[in-house]
Amino acid sequence: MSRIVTLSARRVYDSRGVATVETTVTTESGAVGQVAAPSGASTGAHEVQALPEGGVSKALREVAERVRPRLLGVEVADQVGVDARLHESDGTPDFSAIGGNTATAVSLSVAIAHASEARRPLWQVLARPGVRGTVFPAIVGNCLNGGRHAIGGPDIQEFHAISSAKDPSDSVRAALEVHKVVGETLHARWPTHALGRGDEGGWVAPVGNLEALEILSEACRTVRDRLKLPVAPGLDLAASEFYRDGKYRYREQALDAEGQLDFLVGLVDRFGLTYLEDPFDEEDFDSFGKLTRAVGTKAMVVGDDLFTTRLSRLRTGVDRKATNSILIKVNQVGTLTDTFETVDFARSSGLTTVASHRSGDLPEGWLSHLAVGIGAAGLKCGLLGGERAAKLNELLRLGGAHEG
Ligand code: 2PG
Ligand code: MG
Repeated sequence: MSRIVTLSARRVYDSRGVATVETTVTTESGAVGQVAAPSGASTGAHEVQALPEGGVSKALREVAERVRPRLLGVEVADQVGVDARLHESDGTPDFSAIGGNTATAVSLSVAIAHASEARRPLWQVLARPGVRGTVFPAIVGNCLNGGRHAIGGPDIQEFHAISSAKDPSDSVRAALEVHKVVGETLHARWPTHALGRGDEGGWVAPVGNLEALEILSEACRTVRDRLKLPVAPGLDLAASEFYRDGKYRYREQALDAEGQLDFLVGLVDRFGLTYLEDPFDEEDFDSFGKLTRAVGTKAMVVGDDLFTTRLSRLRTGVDRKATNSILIKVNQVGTLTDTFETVDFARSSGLTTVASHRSGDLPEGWLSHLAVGIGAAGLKCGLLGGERAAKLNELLRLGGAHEG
């Protein structure tokens, strides 16, 4: 293996047109790794700080002044050492000095350079013990947007097709078909309205929460019958975003935690939901636990803002049996090493993992390698838009999709 000889950083723009940090790492034998950090809109309170005070300009200066001197000369295969140096360059508990997105870009750039140097696919470099890369994640595919990702849509942030065929090419095909059928239904219902798409490529329409769910679950049923593939509805409620003064404030109703629990258990039964992400406020571990017990094996109950990929939050969640699954976003913690500590603890505690994009993302495919490498049950990467298609198509390559 060889050493890191250059590290450079620049300002680029994500799918929302927001500036972010891209870094490039090269090794003495000429291998290159390059990644730009994605960024969220509905961020969890316990995520590391995405950028330092002073934004991208300051982050770029920090790379030059604090990070580069510590990384040049380090073995590219020494991910743990690289990530420890990122923490050392920063010196704060939440990456507020250099920015969690800066750390994410560097950490992943090094992993990609390592894979290139070793002439191995990235997923193998990222693989956790026992993962063979033969089991592929279900697609958690965003069909309809609301909340912070869509102006004028429902309060619930994301309405997903959970597409869980064995072969990833079937999963991708079925999820895309659900997106299409949802669009056809919306067009038929509002023939004169201009329909749009939200930040993650899902449809945006002037629908209420239940109406959106009806359209989605009907589309899943149609596609199941048409393609004979397993696809079911799921939600990311991002509930902290509409939780105020002890109530979940939907446009149709306001519910306390008990009411929210009953409401959600009813939705699982009525619509056959198999995926519920952030169904309660990010501090309410107890209500998460009640829902997880109530739905049993019928649905994945996934903590995103609840855990923010942090080991300490996950430990609390496991102690309190809060969920049966955890969303994994590298830039919530800033490095691959931090991410793996959380993933390993989740796996050893019997939780499934879902590797996730951010609402502001880039046309890069590393997330699909991460999903396969950690043996994730799900890949949440959206369906439409170049930055989402890049991840689906990379998964197809990993799945060995070929015709002729
Ligand atoms: C989420 C994500 C991605 P954001 O809540 O799960 O869908 O959104 O990146 O805005 O946090
Ligand atoms: Mg979420």
